[in-house]
Amino acid sequence: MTIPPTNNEAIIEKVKSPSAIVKFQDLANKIQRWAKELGFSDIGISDIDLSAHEPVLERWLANGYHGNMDYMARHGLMRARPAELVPGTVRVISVRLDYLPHNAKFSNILKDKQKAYISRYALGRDYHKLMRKRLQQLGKKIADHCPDFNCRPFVDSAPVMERPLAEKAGLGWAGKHTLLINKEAGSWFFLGELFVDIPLPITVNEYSDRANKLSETVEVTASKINDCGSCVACIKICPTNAIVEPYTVDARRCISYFTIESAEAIPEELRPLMGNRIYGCDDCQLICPWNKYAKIGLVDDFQARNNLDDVSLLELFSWSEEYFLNTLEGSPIRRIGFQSWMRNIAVALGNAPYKEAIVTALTDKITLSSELVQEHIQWALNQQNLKMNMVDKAAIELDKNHRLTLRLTRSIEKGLPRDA
Ligand code: B12
Ligand code: SF4
Ligand code: SF4
Repeated sequence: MTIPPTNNEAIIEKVKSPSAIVKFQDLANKIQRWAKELGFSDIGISDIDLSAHEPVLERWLANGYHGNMDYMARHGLMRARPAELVPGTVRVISVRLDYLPHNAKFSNILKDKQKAYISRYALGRDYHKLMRKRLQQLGKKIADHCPDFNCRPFVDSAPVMERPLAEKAGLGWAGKHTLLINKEAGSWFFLGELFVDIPLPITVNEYSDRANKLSETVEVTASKINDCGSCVACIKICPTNAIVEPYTVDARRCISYFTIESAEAIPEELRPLMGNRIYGCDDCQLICPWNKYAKIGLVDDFQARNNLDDVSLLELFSWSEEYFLNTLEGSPIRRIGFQSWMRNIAVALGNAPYKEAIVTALTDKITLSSELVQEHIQWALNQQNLKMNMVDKAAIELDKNHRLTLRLTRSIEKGLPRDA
């Protein structure tokens, strides 16, 4: 069902008769229903004009904010031009899938420095395959009703600008932390798309209206009007100051980047700011007032496996590579590989309060590890040794993240009691 090169004009011809327009409206209603039956939380349809986002993407790349994610730069502006990426595309169907697990224990785990904090999207099954499969099923249903139809699914694929497309499709707005938010559903969701070659009617609502107004301007301006208003909570709470200006994240400073995307050494000045976050980071979403309205995800496969929502750092650090690979079969965490996993846990152990068992575990692993992990273990040992002879108060001072984490956990307990 891959879209072959076609002439867009020929496709547009298909809708010139009024009866065809009615047919596409009817099909769009059916697509809405099928998407819900397949378990998607929401769906919208947009045109493919992302020209207002081209200068934003170019500036982001020119500033080097993508770090060593070379694939982000490789496709150039094709990322903002769906019809160049998949010739024949005239519409994009965007979908949302909620993933917030029951009893997320955000505050409990962030507060306990002996435990490992794993981003709540990654506790269960990898979402990429699951969403792609559902999108393919949606494409199949459309094809059964529309003989000339071609489509291609995308989920978190680098060449696609998923958030600007989802904004245009009316799924929400990109907040100052850059994630998509919906007033009734918060931001704990994944996005996916189906590029299609039929001129379905586009979704019209308050979000798509604003997004399309933005597209009319020559350049996206900082005076975006949305439901963030004057709030800057996410910018202030980010432990590493990665949100360098509203709507712009410097990935190189983002915990999500250096614990998941980058296989290199974690910059030393950022290590103490990681706290116990060993895979991704949720802080900018946790402080966001709109997540009061977040829905619990309905996909059982996204619920925590292997107690990953409440597990000690020492237990995870004791895993062998074989155990890591077997236990995390089907989990997104497996993609980062064992060395990055050990690197991240070593840093979190360095950030934990002094404990003899931590020093022993770090020392035991040092000779068994790669050069890169050894260097992080050595850093962690130095941190533990520094804290060994300190009274508690001075040790807390060394924890540069302490006050910010306390502010965050207090806010979670007050604002998100269900998920605390
Ligand atoms: C690269 C990437 C990252 C990088 C860079 C993040 C970033 N903010 O750009 C890193 C590794 C840091 C990252 C982290 C995370 N990511 Co990520 N990531 C991506 C990816 C692959 C591309 C994003 C991208 O192109 N960035 C470049 C910028 C320029 O483009 P953009 O953000 O899409 O577009 C923005 C601009 O146009 C800007 N903008 C709009 N108006 C204006 C106005 C002005 C004045 C300015 C300056 C900018 C501006 O806002 C747009 C929308 O955000 C997408 C999937 C995809 N293919 O799109 C997932 C994706 C964005 N990530 C996702 C998730 C879940 C995360 C994490 C929450 C994971 C975690 N828990 O650790 C964190 C959140 C960190 C954060 N605050 O962004 C989800 C977001 C879902 C949602 N609700 O929005 C996506 C969509 C994946 C998916 N399929 O679900 N990610
Ligand atoms: S995910 Fe964490 S590090 Fe990244 S921007 Fe959000 S708060 Fe900052
Ligand atoms: S925390 Fe505030 S500024 Fe940040 S995304 Fe949420 S509403 Fe917008």
